[in-house]
Amino acid sequence: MAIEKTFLMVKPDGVERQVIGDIVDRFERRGFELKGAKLMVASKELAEKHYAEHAERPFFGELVDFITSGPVFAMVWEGENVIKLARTMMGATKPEDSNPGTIRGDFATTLSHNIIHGSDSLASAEREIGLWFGSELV
Ligand code: RTP
Ligand code: MG
Repeated sequence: MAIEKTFLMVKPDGVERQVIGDIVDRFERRGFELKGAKLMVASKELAEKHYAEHAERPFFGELVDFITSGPVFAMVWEGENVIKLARTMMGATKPEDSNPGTIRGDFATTLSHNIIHGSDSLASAEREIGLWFGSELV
């Protein structure tokens, strides 16, 4: 299995709840390496590009409004199989499916405010790292 990088982001609800430290700790303890991180408020344009795959969905406007509503903590993590393993550590999108012990299963009860984003494929990871951090970190 190749060494990969992924893009993870603590969403505004996670920053507000002060769980950045807990989330970083989980990925460090698992053995992944933090390659970049920044606290920032995303522009509408960046949020729309980030979630472009959902542009035609009815919840797109709310999603962009939410992700730009306050600071997010954007991160790049590196390690073996990190894209898939980070998604497992995050837990499922739907709150009824996210198991205790996962980030969403421990902290989230709603579909829209679900604490963390993680790239869902190698192509998404490369695209999202480039979008948030620039090509030198991809
Ligand atoms: P994310 O992209 O934020 O990491 O979440 P995900 O891969 O687990 O889920 P995805 O299907 O990409 O959806 C992106 C975010 O949109 C919100 N959502 N709302 N109202 C709805 O039916 C609905 N479906 C999805 C969720 O907050 C999800 O994280
Ligand atoms: Mg997604």
